[in-house]
Amino acid sequence: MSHTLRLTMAQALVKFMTAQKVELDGEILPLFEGVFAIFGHGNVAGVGEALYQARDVLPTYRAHNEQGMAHAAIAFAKTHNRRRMMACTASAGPGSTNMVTAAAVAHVNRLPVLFLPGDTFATRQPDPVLQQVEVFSDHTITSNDCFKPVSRFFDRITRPEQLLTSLPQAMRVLTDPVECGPVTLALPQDVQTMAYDYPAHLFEEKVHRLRRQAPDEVELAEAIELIKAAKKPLVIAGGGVHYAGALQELDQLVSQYHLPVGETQAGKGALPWDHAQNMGSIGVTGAASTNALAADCDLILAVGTRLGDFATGSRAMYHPDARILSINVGSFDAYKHKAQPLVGDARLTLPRLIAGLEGWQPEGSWVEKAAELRAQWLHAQDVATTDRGTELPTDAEVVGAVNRAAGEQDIVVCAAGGLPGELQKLWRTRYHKGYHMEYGYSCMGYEIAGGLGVKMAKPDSEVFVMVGDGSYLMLNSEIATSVMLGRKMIVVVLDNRGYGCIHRLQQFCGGPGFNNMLDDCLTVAGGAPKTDFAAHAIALGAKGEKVGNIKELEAALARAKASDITYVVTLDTDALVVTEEGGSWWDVAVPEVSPRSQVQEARARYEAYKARQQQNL
Ligand SMILES: Cc1ncc(C[n+]2csc(CCOP(=O)(O)OP(=O)(O)O)c2C)c(N)n1
Ligand SMILES: [Mg+2]
Repeated sequence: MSHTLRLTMAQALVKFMTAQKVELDGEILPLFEGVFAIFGHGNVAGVGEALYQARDVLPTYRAHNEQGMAHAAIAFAKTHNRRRMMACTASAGPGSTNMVTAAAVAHVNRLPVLFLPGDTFATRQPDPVLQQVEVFSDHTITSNDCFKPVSRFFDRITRPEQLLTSLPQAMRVLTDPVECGPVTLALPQDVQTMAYDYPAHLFEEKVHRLRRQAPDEVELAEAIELIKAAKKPLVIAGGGVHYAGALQELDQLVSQYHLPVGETQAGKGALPWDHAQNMGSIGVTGAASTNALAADCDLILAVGTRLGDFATGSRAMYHPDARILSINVGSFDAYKHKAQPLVGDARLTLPRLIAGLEGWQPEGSWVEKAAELRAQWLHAQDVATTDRGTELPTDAEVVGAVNRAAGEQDIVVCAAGGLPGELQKLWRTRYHKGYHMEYGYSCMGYEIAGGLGVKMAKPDSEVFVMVGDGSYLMLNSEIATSVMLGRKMIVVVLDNRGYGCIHRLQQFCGGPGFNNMLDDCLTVAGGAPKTDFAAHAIALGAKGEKVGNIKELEAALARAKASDITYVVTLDTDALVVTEEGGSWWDVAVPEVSPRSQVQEARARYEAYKARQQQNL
């Protein structure tokens, strides 16, 4: 009979986690860096006790908000290109449902996080237990069922021996290049504490290595034929280029064949900004250069991208006759947009294209046009990011100042508001992991918590979190965690007194200023309070200061860089001025009927774009 260990379910789970390793650059490292935990009933006695016993090999980090800690775990995994990850455990009920939004963030962005929510008693003996959502008609449902649509794998461990079949599936999903995403194991609090004689093999060290899918020969031949027929090709580089570690292969392909490249939000950094083939970003918040090429190209070579509406200008931006060839490790993505699929890992597939395209080249005038547009765009970037010395700086000027302050290996973090657009257009990425944007779910409140996770993954890089006043107020508590853990960030708060980007969108759709800027909201006499973000950060244990202009910001950033602890710099910014150059239409539905003439005019403009979009469906 094989050797067994008598452990509780929670102890077995934790022991299993510590046995999971990953090979990174020839080094064997723990796959799970640690566990973020906020305890309560439902996890403190079971999982908590197991984590305590393992604390020397699997650190437990106490956070301040469950959504925030899960954002940090997501950012950690993204910074490690999905090769390393973290788990998050929360108490039964509100602690766990606080993580559901973060699970959605991980799901959209295809990032691995192991969620371990506490669950109600499997025996149901004390029901209804504190914080139990009672579903009248179905006693198998608990609040953790909310994780199901936002998990790539879900299980509820109602008997300790179920770990034997569940854990291998959980690991499959967490480490699979195609299915990668959040895994939720809901853990009833009584089952966490139940013992079982687990076979020792469950705890044997397992080294995970990235599986690489080679392209199919027939699809490859068809792809080469399609590219060879093109005269005006454009490459779109998505997040998959990073996750496949295909940076060199992309560089070689586009350099050898003089292919212009547009980067998506997740793809930015695939090429350094000053690479001759890097035309800038693509799409709704794209560069004028890249978008002009997209409107005129005959082939889009999409590499590792989900082709979301921001990358395609809501399908109204590409030349209607352009073909799309989609190189993707997942067929789900490769089949989108009537694309010709080329399913495979980018690192294996791109070299096959390089070899197969021998003798082919794009039209000379196309290559020249790309170079000209690129030069014009770089000039536009310079203009937008230069300090104009106006009373209220623009987001673009602040982006310029932060970009200049950032060193070779430093990282900018952002997620929602007007900043993602300005950053995608204007940030000049030197380091391939230097641009960390959560734009799959664009979740307000990701920024600061995400910055913490990035810093945990790259302690030697300076992490610049750029955040609007709205996102800051929504979720800032992980500033305290960053101070507690000695994981320093520089947080730049751009205070335009409201939801600036939504206000502008509202106006674009013909709406009046309503419920976005603080001055347009229901308030008591005297208006909304002026938040002192610097004082707030200081109250959380960080350092903070307010500056009045770009020059002062530059000086403050130098002080922030010299600081050992998290440093918040805040300044008032212009809510209305954004970079006009570049960009494209975004499909946001405008009412068909309205008494307001502004809405009627916006609807007429909307219908014109819808007609253009129609050609691409
Ligand atoms: C959790 C969440 N709630 C709501 C939104 C919708 N939303 C996107 S940006 C935004 C306003 C952001 O305000 P702020 O952070 O101040 O940035 P600004 O737009 O002013 O640049 C809102 C409400 C969102 N993306 N995420
Ligand atoms: Mg704002």
